[in-house]
Amino acid sequence: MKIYLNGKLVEKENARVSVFDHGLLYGDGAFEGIRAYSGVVFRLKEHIDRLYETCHTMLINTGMTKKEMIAAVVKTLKANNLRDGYIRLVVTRGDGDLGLDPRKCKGKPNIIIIADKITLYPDELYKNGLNIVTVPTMRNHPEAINPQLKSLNYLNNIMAKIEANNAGVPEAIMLDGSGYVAECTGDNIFMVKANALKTPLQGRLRGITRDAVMELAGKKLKLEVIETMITRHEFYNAEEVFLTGTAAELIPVVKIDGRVIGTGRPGPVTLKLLKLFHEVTRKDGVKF
Ligand code: PXG
Repeated sequence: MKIYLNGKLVEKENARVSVFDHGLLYGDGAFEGIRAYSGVVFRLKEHIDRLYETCHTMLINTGMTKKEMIAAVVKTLKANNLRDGYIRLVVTRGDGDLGLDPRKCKGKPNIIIIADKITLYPDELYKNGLNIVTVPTMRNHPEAINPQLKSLNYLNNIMAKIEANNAGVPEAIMLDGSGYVAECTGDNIFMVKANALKTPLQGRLRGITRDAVMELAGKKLKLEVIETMITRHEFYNAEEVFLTGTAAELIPVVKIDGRVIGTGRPGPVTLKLLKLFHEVTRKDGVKF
């Protein structure tokens, strides 16, 4: 396996960064999880835009244009002969000292691109849907670490994931600081009710899959698409619930906190959207 590391393609064994890297020491950096489908990197430009927005807010200069970053992703896929796969693009603050002051990293970030095969939820969960719970750890306050930042500091989500693991379920619903549903640990959340598709407005990452699904629901299924504050009560009483993310795509949810959602089976809107989503993943992106 070849890894892109600071402009070079190196063997996996040689793809190493310093123990003084501030991504390791402090979670000081940004990342993207991206997917390629049959030689198309799905919405790569949008992923790169989001990465650069995170870096802009974190005052990290990648030293590369967006065009160069896109070319680097494609180069890494080609070097690994991957037409389909999962890409992890990581930008760390770079090598500093043991203090947290980012100035010590001298504006030289480490840029890493890993392209690998994708690991998915088991098929059974797509067929039967997920049973998930709300966990005590709430999503970061926007003025602490804004959930829009896809930073390397994922402890907030990891704590919630641990709580899901402890509860014996595959995912966790996280609330925002006001008690409204925000998102899951690595996925956005949607509900269907009365010909409307609803998804949380605040406290969540603006997922690339989320955007794509909202467009498809509006244009192809003519659903009303609403971004708003949503309570757990509304989710419990939805007709359908599903999660979206680069890795999971769309995955149905059939139980939340012990409450059966709708019929308790993956719903028709979820299944239609999944089919439509599969169609666009092979068209909408950077071809290579
Ligand atoms: N919310 C959060 C907090 C995320 O991290 C999404 C939503 C979905 O966004 P996209 O753009 O992928 O539709 C993410 C995605 C994992 C994992 O192992 C998830 C993500 C990144 C890395 C790993 O579940 N992020």
